Order: sequence, then structure tokens, then C-alpha cells
Amino acid sequence: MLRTNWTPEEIADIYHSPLLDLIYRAATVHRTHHDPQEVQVCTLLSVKTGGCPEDCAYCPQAARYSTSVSAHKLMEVDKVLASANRAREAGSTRFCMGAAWREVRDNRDFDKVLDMVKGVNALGLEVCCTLGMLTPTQAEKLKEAGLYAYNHNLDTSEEYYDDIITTRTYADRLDTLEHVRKAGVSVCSGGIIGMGETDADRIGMLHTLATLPEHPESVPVNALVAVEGTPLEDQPRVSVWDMLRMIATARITMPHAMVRLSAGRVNMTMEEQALCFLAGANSIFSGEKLLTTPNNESDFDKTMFQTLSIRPRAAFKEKEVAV
Ligand code: SAM
Ligand code: DTB
Ligand code: SF4
Repeated sequence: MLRTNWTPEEIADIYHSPLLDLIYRAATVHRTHHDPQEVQVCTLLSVKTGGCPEDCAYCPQAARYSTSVSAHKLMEVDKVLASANRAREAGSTRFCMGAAWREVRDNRDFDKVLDMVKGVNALGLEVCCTLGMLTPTQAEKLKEAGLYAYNHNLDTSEEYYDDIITTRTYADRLDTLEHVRKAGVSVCSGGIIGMGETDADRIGMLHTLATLPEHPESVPVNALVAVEGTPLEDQPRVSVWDMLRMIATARITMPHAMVRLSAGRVNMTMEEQALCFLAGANSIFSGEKLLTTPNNESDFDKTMFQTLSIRPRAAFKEKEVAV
């Protein structure tokens, strides 16, 4: 049963249950609602990189930190479409375009993004964007252009949010998610672990997501990529056991969602990633880069899929899942 009335205590009980029980339960839920042999392969492209006015402590694209990322203006539409085409040929079924913006402005850049969305949609890919805050009208325009999903992460709990970002509020984030939902665009929202948050913060974030009026269709679980020059540069690497608890708890509380093993995969062995798939993750990002940081080699992913007998999932299957 889909539940949107989880209590924080229930989610905490799940998150803290003995690890092998937790994985077993999550794997059982996963098998009830999804084909465990299927993993969706997605590609990210940073269409506008760096120079962002926000102060997200994890982000190498914030203008105020000095990182190795240099700022670039919005890419040209034809370059983006060529890149989407390559991603499709390499086996991706979802293409996500990211922009280092605080919010979308109604200007020529937004018109260009709408053209990118139209073009990527025409390639038969699930087209996703992550552009910062949106107004209801902007969300509708993206929908009309053919946008399938919008990524807007809560990142952490409401309580810990101010320690990570001061230039916007948790309520701003939730407002954009509501605008996306109302426009009929599929919602992608998750977070990052390894930023110094407590287990209670992780549980709090999952509680907010799992008690939205409708669960997000997609929940990315990112392990912090600690980038030199950001305030979180010295954070120790997240342990696989923590990733597993997050993935499994997301899977159990939001059974229909695609749970995406997102940033941080480059630091994980094949065996560790296999455990994440067992615990209910059913999507990865492929390609040599995420937005600005390195990702797994495509040969690694190919071998992993062969070894684990995993098949790439077709586009637009989400709509069919209604168990
Ligand atoms: N500027 C838009 C925004 O913040 O919504 C879109 C792009 S932003 C880079 C998209 C997401 O990437 C963030 O919400 C965050 O969850 C994730 N992210 C950014 N830097 C990261 C890092 N160093 N490690 C893990 N995830 C990261
Ligand atoms: C998400 O949750 N993770 C992706 C995607 N949504 C946009 C981004 C990860 C970015 C990691 C840092 C970088 O490469 O810049
Ligand atoms: Fe800007 Fe997004 Fe990075 Fe925050 S996460 S600094 S909003 S690009």
C-alpha cells in the first residue's frame, strides 16, 4: 500500500532496523513493484555551469567558493541535442539538463532551455531539467515544451537546511515542488548524505518526501562528492552502510519511486553497488561526468550490468507502473 502518512518514528524504526533485515525488507518491496533486473540509465549534462549566486555548502558551482569549476554561459541548443543523441546511442533513456541558477528568469536563456526540452523530447528520451526555483507559469511552459521530469532536491532535513544553505529556505524548495506537481510534470527530489548531518536529519528528509501529498516519482540518493574549495571539502567519505540504509528506507516508504544511486558512485566498488540494487536502487547516471565531477567509466558499468544480469530500463515505464 502507498502511504503518505508515515510518522517520523516509523521511518526511524525502519532506518535503524538490523541492516540485513532492512535490506531484505526493501528487496521484497522492490520486487513487488519493480523488475529487479531492470536499472534505468540516465545521463546528466550541465548546460549552464558555475557562477551560481547561491551558497550551497556542497556545491562546486557556487560563485563564492574558489573551486576548479569555471563559469560558462548557457550552451547552444544544437550542442545540447548532439550530446543527448550520443547519450541515447550509448543506451540512456533519460537525459537531465542542469543549470547553475538560483531560479529561472523569463528571458532568452529560458526560451533556449524550452527549445532544448523540445529537442530532447523529440529524441524519445525522458527529458528532465534541474534549473533552480520555478514559478507556476514557468513550470507550465516547461510542461508544454515536453518536459517529463523536474529535479529539485530537498538535500537534507528542514532542521539542518540552514547549516548547508542560507540563500533560500526549505519552504522555497517545497513551493517549487508544488508548482512542478501542479503543472503535471513528474517530480524528482531527494538529497545528499555525508554533509555532517545526523541520522535524524536523514530520516527527517525522507519523512518530508514520503509525506508529500504524492510521493516523488524519482528519489535521487547522492553521497557527497567533497570538492576542494567548498566548505564541505574535508568531509569524510560516506560509508556504503549509510547509503544502503538511505536507499532501503526510501524504497520501503516510497515503493513506486525510482530510487537513484546518484553522486558518489565513482567511489563505490561493484560489490557495493550490487548491494544498493538489492536494497532497491534502480537507476544510475552513466557518462564520464555527472555535472562537473567525474563518474564511473562506461566500461565499468557495462561489466557491472553483465555481471549482475541487469537490463537497462526502457523510457517512460514509470507511467505503466501501477501495482
Ligand atoms: N541549481 C539547481 C539547484 O540547486 O536546484 C540545479 C543544479 S544542482 C547542482 C542539483 C543538485 O546536485 C543539488 O540539489 C544537489 O543535491 C546535487 N549536488 C550538487 N553538488 C553536489 C556534490 N558535491 N555532491 C553531491 N551532490 C551534489
Ligand atoms: C541529483 O540528485 N544528482 C545529480 C542530479 N540530481 C542533477 C547531480 C549530482 C551532481 C554532483 C556534483 C557535480 O558533478 O557537480
Ligand atoms: Fe547553485 Fe544549485 Fe549549486 Fe546551489 S546546488 S550553488 S543552487 S548550482
